[in-house]
Amino acid sequence: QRNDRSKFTQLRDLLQSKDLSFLMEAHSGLSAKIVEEAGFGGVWASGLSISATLGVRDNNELSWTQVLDVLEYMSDATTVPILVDGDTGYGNFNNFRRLVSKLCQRGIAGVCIEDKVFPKTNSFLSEGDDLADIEEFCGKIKAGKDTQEHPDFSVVARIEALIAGQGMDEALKRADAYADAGADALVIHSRKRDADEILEFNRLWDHSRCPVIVIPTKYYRTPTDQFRDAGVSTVIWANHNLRAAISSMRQVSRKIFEQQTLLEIESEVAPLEDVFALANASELEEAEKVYLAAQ
Ligand code: SPV
Ligand code: MG
Repeated sequence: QRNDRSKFTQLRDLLQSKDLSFLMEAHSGLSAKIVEEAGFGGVWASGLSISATLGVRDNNELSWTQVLDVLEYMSDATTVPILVDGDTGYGNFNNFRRLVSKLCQRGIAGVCIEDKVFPKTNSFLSEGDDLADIEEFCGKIKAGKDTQEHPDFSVVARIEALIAGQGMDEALKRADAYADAGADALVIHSRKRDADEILEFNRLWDHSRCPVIVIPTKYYRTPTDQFRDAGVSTVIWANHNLRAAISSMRQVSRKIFEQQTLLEIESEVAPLEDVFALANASELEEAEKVYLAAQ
């Protein structure tokens, strides 16, 4: 059944709902479609995954308009909302304003920006990234909120204080400031292999002020119920379609290279019919009956 609420409103509702919500990573039109097909109510357009898929590093090597082009394919291919990883907003408040306008115009429901400096490094690669000045980052959030062209567009503020080793007080201070600046949700991020600091943050944070999103890539062993019980709003499964694609493509390429035949692989890969169905080939067949009928 189709959802008549705009994608902006769908994401806003997902972030604000009392139930724990989930966003699944995608990096292309096809992967976004597969995320929706699986049943997810929203897509995480991961900067790491989009970069890796295009063969570049997660260090702002892609321009923001190149990311925007990928997002357009993802959005056209789906009816569920997309929260895009906006890294640091590609510059200062002014660059971020322009990004927010263009995202709204292309129907991207929300953007997440992190409190680091451009060009960013992936949070799991380096402890070296400086944190953004709190006031400057608040100005960026406000500029985004003042610029959004749909009332339900979401600006999500991601706190890197724990990643940078600056401690819980700094993380809470930033959460407080970003909520005051108008953030629609917060991401609290951690590179630890257990969720202790994430759960502590959630114990200390007043969720009625601003919902909290977590990204359990490193602390994947934590049972999901612990996030639910801690009052977390949304979990992002941040890079697992990218990693699935890497494993699968490697395996298939190796096998075909070694065996020089498709005999064994045919039953292991998606059938061609599936490829056509995912691209909605039948719609074109129907349209041809209508529009080519005169010929
Ligand atoms: C991404 O998916 O690009 C993210 C999440 O920003 S993380 O890789 O955990 O930083
Ligand atoms: Mg990222």
